[in-house]
Parts: sequence; C-alpha cells; structure tokens
Amino acid sequence: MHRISTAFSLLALLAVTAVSLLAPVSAGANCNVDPTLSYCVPGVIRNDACPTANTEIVWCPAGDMSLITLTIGVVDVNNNPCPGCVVQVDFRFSGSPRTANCNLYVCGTVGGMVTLTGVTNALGEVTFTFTGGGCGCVNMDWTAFTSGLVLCSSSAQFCVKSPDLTGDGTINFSDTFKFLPMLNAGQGYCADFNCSNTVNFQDVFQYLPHLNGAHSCPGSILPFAPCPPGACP
Ligand SMILES: [Ca+2]
Ligand SMILES: [Ca+2]
Repeated sequence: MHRISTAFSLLALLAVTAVSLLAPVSAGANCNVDPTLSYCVPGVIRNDACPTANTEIVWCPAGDMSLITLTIGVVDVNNNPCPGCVVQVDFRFSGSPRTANCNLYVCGTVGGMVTLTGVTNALGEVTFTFTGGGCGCVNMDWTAFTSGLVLCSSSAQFCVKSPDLTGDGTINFSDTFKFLPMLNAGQGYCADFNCSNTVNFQDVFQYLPHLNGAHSCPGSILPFAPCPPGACP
C-alpha cells in the first residue's frame, strides 16, 4: 500500500512538473516595466515605386503597398526587454485630404478611431501596421498602455496617395475617372504613383493591378477626413 501511494505521489509530481514546463512563461507579468525607458517609434514599411527618401508613401486599401507602422518597445527598470507584455494602444487618425481627391481613411478604424491590443515578442516589441486610401496627409495620434501604465503618447504625420483616388474604400471606374485627367495632363500629385513628378504610362502600370483586382478595404469605410462640400464631383 505504501509503495503504491509513493508511486502515485511520484506520478503526481511528474504530472505537475510536465504541466509547469508546458505552461507559457508569463515574463510580461513579472516584468518591472519602466514607462520612461519604454518607447514608441512610428514608421513606414515601404512597398511602392517611390524613391526610398521620399516623404510620401503610396498605400492601397488591400494592404499590398506601403504601410504605416507603430512599434512599441517595453523594457524593465534595468532596460531589459519585457517579452509577453500585453500592450493596448488607442489610435486616433485625422488629416487633410487634397481637396480634388477627397476622402482619407485608415482601414479598420471607425471615424479614424481604433483601439488595438498586442503582445510583445522576445525583443519586448510589438508592431501595429495600418493601410488605407485617399490622398493627403494623415496624422496618427496614439497612447500606449500596459497594465494600466502609460508607456507613451505622441503623434506623427504621414503624407499618402493611393490608387483609391476617391477615398471610398474601393478601386474601381470612379478612380479611373479621377486618374485619366491627370494622365492626360501629364501631372497631378495624387496620380503620380512613382513620385517622378510626372504622370505617364509608368503610373498606369502602378495603378492597373489595383484596379483589375478591385482592391478594397475589408469592412465598411467611415472616412475620418471627408472631402469638403463641393470638392467631389
Ligand atoms: Ca475609389
Ligand atoms: Ca509618375
């Protein structure tokens, strides 16, 4: 009897050990986060035909061109990375469209607002990415939290253009109607998809795959910067 209960105890101990080995290590929960050393870095993932040094990016609602990013880095009081930290970020986008090209929007936002949650990786970082449509300049404001602590709160501006020239969430014939006059004139900031300062066949090649694919933003669109009255035909 004693031998059996010892065997049971050993089995129970092995089971507990196995479970504790399998359970995820909650490093984030044990991390003594230092909000003053933690950081938020805005940026872009460039995937368009403009020169790298260009300040404007070309984005497509389908997300297959350049993206706006925000990377949050969480570190502890010794400046070591905190992996496994749950980070929540309140984003607020606003901006000014070029009036001739109307609305601006960011996919996944409602009127430019969205709250996103992510978990930091082994480097203590988590990156959020955004795409959208329309032509103009976008302001991204954010406040990032972890465990009720404010990690950082700031803003950045990005100037964008898109094959979704009308800024209604989809690329279709109405965008072509906006594109053609600029192609015929040989100029137009919003249709200059390779940032060459002219609009020609090279920009047509940039535009067509998005038109042919009827690229669109998943979900409904609520632009945060609607065009001024009378600016859209
Ligand atoms: Ca459109
Ligand atoms: Ca061009």
